[in-house]
Amino acid sequence: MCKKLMLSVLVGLVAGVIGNASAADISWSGAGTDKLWSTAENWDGDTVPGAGDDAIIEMDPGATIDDSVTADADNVRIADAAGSTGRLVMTGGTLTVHQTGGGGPGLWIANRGTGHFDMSGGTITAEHVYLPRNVPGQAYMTMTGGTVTTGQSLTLGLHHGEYGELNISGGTINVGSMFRCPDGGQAVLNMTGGTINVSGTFFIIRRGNSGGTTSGHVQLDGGTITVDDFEMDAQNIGRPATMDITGGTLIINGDKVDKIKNYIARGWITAFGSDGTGVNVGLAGSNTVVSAGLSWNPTPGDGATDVSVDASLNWSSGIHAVRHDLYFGTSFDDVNSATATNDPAGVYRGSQDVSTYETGGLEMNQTYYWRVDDIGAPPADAVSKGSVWQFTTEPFAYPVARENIIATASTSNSPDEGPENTVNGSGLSEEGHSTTLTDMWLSDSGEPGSAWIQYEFDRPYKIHQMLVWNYNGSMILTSYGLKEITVECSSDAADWTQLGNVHELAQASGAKDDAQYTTIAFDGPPVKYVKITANSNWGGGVFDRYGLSEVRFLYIPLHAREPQPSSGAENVNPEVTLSWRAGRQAAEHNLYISNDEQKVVDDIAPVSVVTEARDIPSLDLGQTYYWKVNEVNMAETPSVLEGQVWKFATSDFLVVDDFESYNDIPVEEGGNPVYLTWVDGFDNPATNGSTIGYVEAFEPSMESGIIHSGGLSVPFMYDNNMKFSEAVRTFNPSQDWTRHGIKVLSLYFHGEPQNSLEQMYVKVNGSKVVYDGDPADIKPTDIEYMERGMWKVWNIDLAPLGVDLQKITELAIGFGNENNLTAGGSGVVYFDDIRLYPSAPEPPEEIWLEAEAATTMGASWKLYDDPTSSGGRHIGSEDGDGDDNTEPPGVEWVASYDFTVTGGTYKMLFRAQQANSDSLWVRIPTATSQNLEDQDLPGTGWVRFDAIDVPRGEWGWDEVYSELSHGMQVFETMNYTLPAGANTLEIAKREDGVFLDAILITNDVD
Ligand SMILES: [Ca+2]
Ligand SMILES: [Ca+2]
Ligand SMILES: [Ca+2]
Repeated sequence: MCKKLMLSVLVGLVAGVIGNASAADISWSGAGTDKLWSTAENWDGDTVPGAGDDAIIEMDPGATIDDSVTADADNVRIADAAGSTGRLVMTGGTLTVHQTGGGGPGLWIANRGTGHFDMSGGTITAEHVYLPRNVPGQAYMTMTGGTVTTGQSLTLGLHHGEYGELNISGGTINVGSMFRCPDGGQAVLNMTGGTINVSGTFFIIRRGNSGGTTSGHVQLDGGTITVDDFEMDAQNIGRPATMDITGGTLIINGDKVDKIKNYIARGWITAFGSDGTGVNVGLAGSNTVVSAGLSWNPTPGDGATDVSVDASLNWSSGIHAVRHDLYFGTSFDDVNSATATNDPAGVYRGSQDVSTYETGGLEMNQTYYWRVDDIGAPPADAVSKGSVWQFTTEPFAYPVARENIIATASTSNSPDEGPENTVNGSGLSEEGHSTTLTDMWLSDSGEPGSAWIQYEFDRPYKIHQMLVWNYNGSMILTSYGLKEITVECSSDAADWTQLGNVHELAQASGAKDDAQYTTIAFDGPPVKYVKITANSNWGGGVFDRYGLSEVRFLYIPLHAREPQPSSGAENVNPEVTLSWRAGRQAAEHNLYISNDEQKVVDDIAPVSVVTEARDIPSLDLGQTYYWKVNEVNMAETPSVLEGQVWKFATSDFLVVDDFESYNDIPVEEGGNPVYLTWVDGFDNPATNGSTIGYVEAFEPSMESGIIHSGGLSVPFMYDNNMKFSEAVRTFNPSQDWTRHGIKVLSLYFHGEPQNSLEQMYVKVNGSKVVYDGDPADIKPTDIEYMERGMWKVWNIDLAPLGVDLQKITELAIGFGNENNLTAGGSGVVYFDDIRLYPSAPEPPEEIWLEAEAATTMGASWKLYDDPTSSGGRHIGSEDGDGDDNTEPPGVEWVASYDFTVTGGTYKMLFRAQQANSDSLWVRIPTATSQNLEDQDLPGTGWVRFDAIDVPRGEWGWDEVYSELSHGMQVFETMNYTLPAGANTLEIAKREDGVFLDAILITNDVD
């Protein structure tokens, strides 16, 4: 069991009601020698409930109904009182709940308390079953067998504030009119087997509620749900109604295919926790059948383009498939209609038990269709037909991107008729080129025999073809079009090689959208420059101007491309595998990588020669790396094709623990409680006074308010009265703390003013190092705490520890001295972001401002003297003024602050207090960018910092966030990019009742 879930079981004192024997509330006492429902001594008054009595069970363990029992009640109320816990177990026998009609009678698997019902056999008849019946009940039913039949309903989560959960792996539930999951509360149905039949409607959220907490989820992993109708978010109010399917079947009476497809399109029904593509929906006879289990997740993706001709086909296997029939071809109809035994087009590629298929090479520029049918287990070998997927392979040659071409010319007729008009796509559409003169290049006059236009690429390309749209001025103006040309190529714009002899370009028609162009084939090595020189035009010597409409260059991708990580990527884990899309027919790849760009440019950085288009280099933290891949292709001249230089930056640190992964989900449900990773003094309370994580029942164990980064930190409670306090994390397998240049271990910690001073220490593989900073750093004074008592960092050089840093097996954090126990004190220190750095990180930049020390302050701000304020003063107003509109704030409410930074990304924290309903406008007009904008004041820089996250009437720090961004409420921390030097912050009061004491601006935004 989970040690931290110390649930206080409050057994309510239930007043025994001595009443009418024909209609009493009879409570379970459990006083009998067994736990059977039929044992009189187990009930108050030693009376087994009869058909007219309400049976109340507020004990766990509670009552059991087995084969020997025939149980009756008017209603059954498990966990009737708020705070109570009750359990009913049924392994056989019968339970008849007699009351029918209105008012919600029936079997209540929890009323206001926490109720459990475990059913493995037997038969229940009831008008209604509620999980639970009333707020704030929580109900849990586990069903592995037996039958439940309701005259009307079964409901999980009836009201806002209730939670119902049904886990069914066997047995049968028959529902008379409606199955609600939930009605207005929260509900989860997990189904791995068994049967649910609903004569009526199965709702995943029937009503929703004004509180906005309604949610419903059905996880269908097995079994069969058969219903008359099926509704999600029935009132369409946007509450999260979801269903995920990995197995099992939902059968709906009639043709509801379009309705289900609509739910899938909205993302409400998914398969395999991914998306709707794995959901199978179709008609089977007169029923709609919804299931998952078909093969899905194709690679190449459905509709993909530019797919490598070397691609293999891969997919995620359907859950029931033991083999797959694969169909693959170039015709949709052939692939869609073929079967294993009727395959006129020869697209059937056999039956196989793996989820991959080697195509053996594909044609270029070809659209392929494929289909995977799932074959179930023998003996049935049922065939489930898959849908047809498609993709298109790469073209033989690609156009050189417009932005990578610079055009120059001998002259231009006017600035609007420059050479750039031949490579910028101007005037060119699918239909052809326009006749607009400013969509074309035209030379100045007087250049017979010498007009030229030249193109420079960003790097050498192996040009396959040049496509030329000639000058298309209307009518007679086509005479300006080039006729005979020479084409020259160069890699350096100094040595030129003429391409063939003289080429002739077709004359344009002068008609709008002239589609004709001339194709000129290239050969030879990659080139960086192409120059076209006009020998003549179509004017026959009458016109002395020369022009073109558009030029396209198509190249063969011999070079490496599509680097991973992408060029410019930051925060790349140094354990990264570099990969790229290989140059066409490259046999080998020479990889250069260095943190010295010039060495990579000059081909003198370390080189590794690989045959696969991937490599795992040895990298350090906190470095910018430059790399390139020179492709080796012996069929080409030259045989080595120089790649582009790409770059990426590795992350500054590796994370040992950021405390983001812990939760309070039970371990058996896949949870990750912090105390299993960080072992505290729970097992040795006499000597080890540490407690990791809060231990309040029903409360989170992790700290979510005081955090250094992310959303969580861990509270470390120490109690050193004749004890020490230590928490230990072990690493199995061991960690190598020498990799990637690691030299320093860093911990971020945050103390509290009421802490007792105790020596903080860390042990690495048992080697102890004590905190060498100010001991009072774990006990900030109140004034420090309010002003600067934020997170502190402790950097520990690893080398002096004298341990085998390549085999780190244990990290401990502690307070006190285990070798000298004294009557020490107690306290709490929060920890976050335990990291490994190559060198001690620079302390973050912090600019502290007193709110009352504004550079300028509008007349409406009030000034307060207050000993609880930093500096003894704050600004704001209690109530009755301010302006809660959506307009920019008036100058009377603007306070401005001048400050200086080194530049970069910054966030802000305010020390503030809600005096009443609070809200501030915030902006930094000098920021060059900010991550969010307010939907009401876009482009102004102002954002709404609303609902300051500090209990009303108390001071606290809160990060400045934007409440209204992108048209919806988000609470995301504002990040500003600030230039180095002077900046200005503006704060304006928007709404009544807010105090502002102090401001922190910091680049500690991790
Ligand atoms: Ca053009
Ligand atoms: Ca964290
Ligand atoms: Ca102040």
